[in-house]
Amino acid sequence: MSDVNLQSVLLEYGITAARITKIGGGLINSTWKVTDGKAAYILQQINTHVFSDPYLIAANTQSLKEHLKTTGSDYPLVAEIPTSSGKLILQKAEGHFRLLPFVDNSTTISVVETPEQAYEASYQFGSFTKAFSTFDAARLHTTIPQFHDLALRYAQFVDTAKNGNKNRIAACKSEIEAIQSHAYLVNDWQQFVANSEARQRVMHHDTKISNVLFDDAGRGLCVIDLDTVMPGYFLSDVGDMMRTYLSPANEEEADYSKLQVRPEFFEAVAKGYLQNMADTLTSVELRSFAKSGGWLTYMQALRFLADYFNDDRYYGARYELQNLVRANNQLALLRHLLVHEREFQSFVMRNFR
Ligand code: GN1
Ligand code: MG
Repeated sequence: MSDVNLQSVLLEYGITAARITKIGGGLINSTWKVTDGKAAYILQQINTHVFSDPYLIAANTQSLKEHLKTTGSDYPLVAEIPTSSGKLILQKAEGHFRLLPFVDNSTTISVVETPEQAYEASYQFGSFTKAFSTFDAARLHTTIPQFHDLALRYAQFVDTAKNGNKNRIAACKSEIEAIQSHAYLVNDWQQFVANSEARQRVMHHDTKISNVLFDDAGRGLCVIDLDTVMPGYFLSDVGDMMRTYLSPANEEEADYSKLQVRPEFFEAVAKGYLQNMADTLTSVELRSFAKSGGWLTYMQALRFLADYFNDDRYYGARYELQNLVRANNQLALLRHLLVHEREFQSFVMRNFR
């Protein structure tokens, strides 16, 4: 999208003569940093193929903001700024937009390089859910239905492996086999969610490291990218942190030998999260802590491979095999995680039960 259109979007917020820079490695929405001399903002165009009702995103942030106000919490929630006429989500011919404050003196990182960073980020996601421990999560709208439903993701995968791009499917026998050989993870997950001790809370659902703001000293400040904040299970955030913080190489890495699972980074994730959440998690949840990494990594492998069979219509692709590479990357990471699962779970039981 050209700057000209964005200038007219910004005008609705009373912002003129802004400097606009495209940022972010997000796969779904488009994001820009906007500076108008005295203040800085984040402007985002919401992908309405993914968020079919973008107004729900802002409605959720408002409910959360209200809760923080009534409980006197000083949690730094990054909420939408209204247009001059009071709209939190702005609809224009080009699409739907939202404007957010750019948090002063904050930086983001794109790879987790030290256990301290993993600890800080995990502490922030724990602290986010904890800030809403007395808020009824059922009051939140579901911005993407069944977003982290592993059984649904598996069923969608099976469907695309039948009905998707024939050539791509035919060339992926070994990947399909690898997916099938791990299908027991879906049953494991189903057993977990069927347990009455599995609680629904206010969860973030997208805990990649670039969704945490840090200060200059490397301390975590808050979490951002709240479009997937919905009622959910603890495993979504803990599992996605395990998926994205434990390996020195990320989901785009095509040299799978670079994928590793670093135990001291798991320990940092567990400590950071449980510092805030150990008292709230039920014993069934605590006992499934380390399993969450496998569940979320398997889900991401299913989603990437399904999208490859669907001609990349959800995630897009900068090169022909990108979603296949991502799927194989996640399968390789999954194997590493499963090797460490027992050892990781006993770390949790030793230190937090
Ligand atoms: C998407 O767009 P982004 O980077 O915030 C996706 C997540 C995936 C992630 C994988 C709404 O997040 O679920 O884990 O890509 N978000 C949505 O990189 O599908
Ligand atoms: Mg996101």
